[in-house]
Amino acid sequence: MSTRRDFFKLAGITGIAGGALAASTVSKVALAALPEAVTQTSPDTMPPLQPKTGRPYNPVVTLNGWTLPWRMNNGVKEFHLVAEPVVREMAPGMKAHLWGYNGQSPGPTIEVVEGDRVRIFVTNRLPEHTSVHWHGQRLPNGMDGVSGLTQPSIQPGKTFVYEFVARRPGTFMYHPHADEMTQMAMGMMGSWITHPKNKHPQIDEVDRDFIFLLNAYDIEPGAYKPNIMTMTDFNLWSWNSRIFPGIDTLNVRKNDRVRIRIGNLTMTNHPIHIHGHEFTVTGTDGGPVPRTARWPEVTTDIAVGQMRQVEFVADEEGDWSFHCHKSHHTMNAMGHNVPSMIGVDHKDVAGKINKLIPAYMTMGDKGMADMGAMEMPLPDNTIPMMTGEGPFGGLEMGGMFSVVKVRKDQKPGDYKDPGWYKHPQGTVAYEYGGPVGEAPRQPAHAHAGMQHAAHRGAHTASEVEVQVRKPQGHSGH
Ligand SMILES: [Cu+2]
Repeated sequence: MSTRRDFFKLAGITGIAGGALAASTVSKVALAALPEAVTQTSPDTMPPLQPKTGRPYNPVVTLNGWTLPWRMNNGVKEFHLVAEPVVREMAPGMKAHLWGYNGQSPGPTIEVVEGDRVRIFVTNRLPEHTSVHWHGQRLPNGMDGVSGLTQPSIQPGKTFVYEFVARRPGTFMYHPHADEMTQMAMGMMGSWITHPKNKHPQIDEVDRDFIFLLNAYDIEPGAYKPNIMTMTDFNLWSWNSRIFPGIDTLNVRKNDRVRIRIGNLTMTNHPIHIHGHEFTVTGTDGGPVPRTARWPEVTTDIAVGQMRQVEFVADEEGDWSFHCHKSHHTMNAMGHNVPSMIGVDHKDVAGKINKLIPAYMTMGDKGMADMGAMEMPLPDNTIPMMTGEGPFGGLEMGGMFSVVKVRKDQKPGDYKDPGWYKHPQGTVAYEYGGPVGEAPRQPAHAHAGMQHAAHRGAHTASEVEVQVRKPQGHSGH
């Protein structure tokens, strides 16, 4: 995973439709008024964009994304967002036809400093109208981007200007407030960070600062376009429109203070969980959390439309899983509903079916792990439900899963993937070769159904085992 290519592919495109035509028909002054739009074609994590103008700050790294450059114009930071159809590689082997900004979904991260006056040109190259809402910002009501309520919608081919002062430091996002269900289901969203202008009593300085958005799609295996009518039953759970093993790892130096900012623009909550460390929630899209109101966690639930920034000191070396704790959110799409087959021996049946359908294979009779390694032919443009290879074998993951890699020799400012962790000898779980005795077991009635437990009294563990194993006359559980 995370082959980091050199991806500075900022192809300049003129902001007004069609370069040559626009240049010959629009005056130089008019063209100069609109900052050049930059686009991004790579789905990789770009290095942080170091500010060259304006107040200094410690830039973020957008996971599998990038930060939008700006132009300074008489003290105003000018950005140019282009809403347009994009092709997003969600993982190697799977491309999605989405809508986004400046060539990708999500759009680029916007980074500014508290007190900056910001002017954002938004050009609409979608087939329908749109608008941009600046989630969490203090701003004049008419800049809030709710089409119909605070502004007319931006029609296809038109460019609108939003302008306001970034008043509050924190973690924010942007997304359309026009035909929202469609446009967010198609991938239209982006992150926004307002850095504090001075040292802030509730905002610590960190060594590594990451940001990504939780998003979800319903794309049938083999299809390219999301089903935009889906309201709850999504099948691809993504971070910045990438799914494991397409999500880059978060690579840090041992003892770094690490901040991860996460926003949720899916239609359900995501309990985001880290291994091997504890974090605290230091901020939300409402601002920094007062220090007295923080407590340690290893999982924080991020509800729909919320942002959370978590912080921890990465003081344990290793490859630490970092993922949504809903287990079906660390899986990729399945083409069909599969019943639980655990305990069902379908070898005989499979043999018979194989005579009719040679490609048929049995799955799930010992659990679902064999799905990870299955060689059943997949349609084009999809990836397995549970996949990814680690140093010890298959990871059997998908969706919202990545790894925080903590290394003592990771250089400051170096975000490159250091490869798999080399565990010191004697620190890896190992196979036991000695005699295995009886393990203590839960008393019988706890297993055997509440209604009979009372008068059945205590059974031995082996009696219960026999009962559980007896064929039940209905499907395996
Ligand atoms: Cu989740």
